[in-house]
Amino acid sequence: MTIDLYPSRVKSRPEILERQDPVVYPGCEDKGPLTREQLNFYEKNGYLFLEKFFEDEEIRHFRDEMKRIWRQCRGSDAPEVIKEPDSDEVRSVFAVHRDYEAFRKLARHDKLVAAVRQILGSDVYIHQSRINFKPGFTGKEFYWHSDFETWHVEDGMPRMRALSCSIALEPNYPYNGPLMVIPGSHKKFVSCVGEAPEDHYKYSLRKQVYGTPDDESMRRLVEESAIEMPTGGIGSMLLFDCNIMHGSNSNITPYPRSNIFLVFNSVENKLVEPFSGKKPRPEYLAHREYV
Ligand code: 6CS
Ligand code: FE
Repeated sequence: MTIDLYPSRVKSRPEILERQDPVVYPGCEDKGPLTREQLNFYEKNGYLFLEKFFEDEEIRHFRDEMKRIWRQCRGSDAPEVIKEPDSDEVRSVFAVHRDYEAFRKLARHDKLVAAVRQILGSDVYIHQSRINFKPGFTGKEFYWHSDFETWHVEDGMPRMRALSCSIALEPNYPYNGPLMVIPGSHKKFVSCVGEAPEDHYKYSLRKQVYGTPDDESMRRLVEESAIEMPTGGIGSMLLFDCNIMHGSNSNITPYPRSNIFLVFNSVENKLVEPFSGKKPRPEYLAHREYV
């Protein structure tokens, strides 16, 4: 049984624990597009925003594919298609790198993978991929959370050696529900209260309750730091550490905030049994076989 360095949803009171893992791992720092300054910024803040990471031509192709998938998935009851909490609108589609050729290729994009390896310091694989559509008028919020808290407790991810690449397929404006991050919060692990039920993912992906931080812990994190909200046009990319506290507001504007999220995990950090002691989540949420 792997030792649980980040216990959560097991105590009666919330706790803020120290991170016990590096942020930028040694081995590949100088073998990619990120500069030393950018790696230092990422280490300190837990995220890095890159305005024009993809060329217009290539991102337009991904955008067209995203729109096609959205039309195709409307009305679908496939498990990979998650609906908004209070409507039948498509909120997310998971495992897009497995099921759609354009995104299978994107997950292997040379410049992207080189940047990820500079941070994770090893070979990497996709732990999870999804498109969050956040449609105009109906796209609902994603409450504050650490992805790692879920991936550790519910998927059995042992250590903090994973990151997300959020790539804008529609412009991320200040007003259409962009991602908000708390710089530096990746170095604190908020141990949450409240044991999630079996098959928690059937509700949490629509509106997460279990595994979210209490108000007092959130207040402390924000007061020790700030709230940043990186925004940019189509083709911009936000890299963020698996444990940074983040969330996003509802979208009441006409402008969709559709992003694809590719989550890379180090091959040195493969999933073990969920630390919750419950059965693992389905393959399309937490890949145990490489695709
Ligand atoms: O449970 C998960 O894996 C998903 N939940 C959230 C709120 N963010 C990460 C991931 O997409
Ligand atoms: Fe998240």
